[in-house]
Amino acid sequence: MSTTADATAARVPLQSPAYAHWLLRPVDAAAVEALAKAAGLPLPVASLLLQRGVMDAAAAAQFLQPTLDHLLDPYALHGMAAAVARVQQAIAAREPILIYGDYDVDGTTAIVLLKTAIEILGGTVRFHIPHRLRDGYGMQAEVLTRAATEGVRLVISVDTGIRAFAAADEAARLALDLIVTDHHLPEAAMGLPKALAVLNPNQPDCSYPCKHLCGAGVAFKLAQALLEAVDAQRAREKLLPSFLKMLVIATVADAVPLLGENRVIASLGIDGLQRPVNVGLRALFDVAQLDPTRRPLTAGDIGFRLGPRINAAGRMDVASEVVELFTTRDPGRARELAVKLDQLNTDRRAAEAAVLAQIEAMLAAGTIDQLGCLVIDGDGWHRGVLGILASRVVERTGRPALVLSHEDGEAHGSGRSIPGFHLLEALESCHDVFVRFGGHAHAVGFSLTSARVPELRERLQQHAATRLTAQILERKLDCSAELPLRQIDLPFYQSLRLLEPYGMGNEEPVFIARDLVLDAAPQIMKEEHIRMRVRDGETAMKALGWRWAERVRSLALDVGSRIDLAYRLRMNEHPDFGGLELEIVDLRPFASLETLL
Ligand SMILES: [Mn+2]
Repeated sequence: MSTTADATAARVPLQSPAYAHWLLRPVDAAAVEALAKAAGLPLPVASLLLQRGVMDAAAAAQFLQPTLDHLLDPYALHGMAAAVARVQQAIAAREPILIYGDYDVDGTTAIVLLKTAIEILGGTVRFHIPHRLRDGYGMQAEVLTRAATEGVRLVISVDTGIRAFAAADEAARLALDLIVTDHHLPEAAMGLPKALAVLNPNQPDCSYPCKHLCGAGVAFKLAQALLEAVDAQRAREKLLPSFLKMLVIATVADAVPLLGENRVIASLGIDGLQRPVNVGLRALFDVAQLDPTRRPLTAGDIGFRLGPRINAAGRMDVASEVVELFTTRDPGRARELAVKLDQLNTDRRAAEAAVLAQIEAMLAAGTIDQLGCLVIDGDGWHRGVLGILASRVVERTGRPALVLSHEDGEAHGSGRSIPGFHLLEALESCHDVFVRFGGHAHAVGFSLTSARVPELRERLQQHAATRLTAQILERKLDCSAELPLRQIDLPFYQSLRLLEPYGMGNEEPVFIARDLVLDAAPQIMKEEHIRMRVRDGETAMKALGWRWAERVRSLALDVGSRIDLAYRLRMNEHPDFGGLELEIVDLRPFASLETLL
């Protein structure tokens, strides 16, 4: 438990400033006009495309209407030809193949995709998923030893393996052929593990244009090559579209940017998911209360409803049931497994809520040092939810946060950061306190002996003291463009919708309208939400604010108040009161912080 030993230390207030800093992305007006003209698009849409790296009319057409033809050639991945040849040989010789995966959504769906493809081609597959707590991260040599004694001659890793040097050496010693498929960054100094082939768009020799495939995406490219080699037409017309339904779940859940080939995957995959066929998918839709015939499925549904249920299995150590869910043909069994995942997700949320309540009490009571980077620890907190908890603390406080759980004298933790503060570098600055640690700029995982947590806290604060500036801590809101209300109409909304599905790297646009006048006092709905009518000269629109009641009360908004509004566009489908509406993202009195922009 933390203490406030050094009460005199310089403190930055925990609360975020009252108003977020609205950041407008810079655009080149001439380029926007040229693209709008060439592609026949409204100016704001052309501007959004340019912000997403779409530079010409051909790229715009591809971005706005992705098709199967936009999937990239699998052989553009370095090592593909060798990998395909070896898998084909194993299928022909009826050798059992071991797929070595991972326990999260990405790692389990990667197994499902590759296993299904190889079985369609007549191969025999078994798979291994590491146990989250027992095995830790990465490939274990013992698993390969056991597989070899059971007659396996070919191992394919999915979503893992790029740093599995010891396991790769063991495979070589056992005369096991190893194909590594992964998307994680290779180790810079050690290079690549010894393998028959390494498929990874991020390896130095690979010129594959889409560097942001998730692990299941790389496994899919191998599946695509294998299927197309046998029957390109059947693959194209039947198999790949159904594979994309599974792949989009990993692509969205793994939070890779939905640009380039990932946009093709996201767009076609979500289209396909409107008509799920796989009995496991259908069972999962049922327990998540998703019914695309009533409301079209969105990327948000994948990220917030499907992903967490699938991930719950890994957090609670039954990830292999995800593979069973998506490969069984028995609807009864699928239902049983889906209900279990749903229950695990409920348990996970309960575990998370219980610890979060403790953390909030600690924050409120001032028992946590509210210095630069928060280090929050407790006894026996479920290790499967530490990352989520760290994210919650970051949302709540606007600061980087590590959340640790003590168990038998050992502390395991996860951390999340804010833009501008490199959390892995922060951990590297005190590398000697850890038993192990890893991650990247905004997310880390680590372990250390419990006795050294105070030292970690202190050294981290020293590191953060100069780097976590007020500017970095300031709350920021990324906005796409100024869009006065008079520019909003149905044709504009319809062309805007072509940018969907939104997600990482292709965020739903937030627009700014300035100096709007309230037509009436805001209406409070269900005590929490607000509805109001805002006017810009001749144009008036409805604006809705979810959980904005308290803020609006504190701002004392009334008829005639002038505000600046950051908003998203919404279509209300109600037959009587329907039409385009504004969803409030942020608001403030007119020109209150004009100087900041
Ligand atoms: Mn992954």
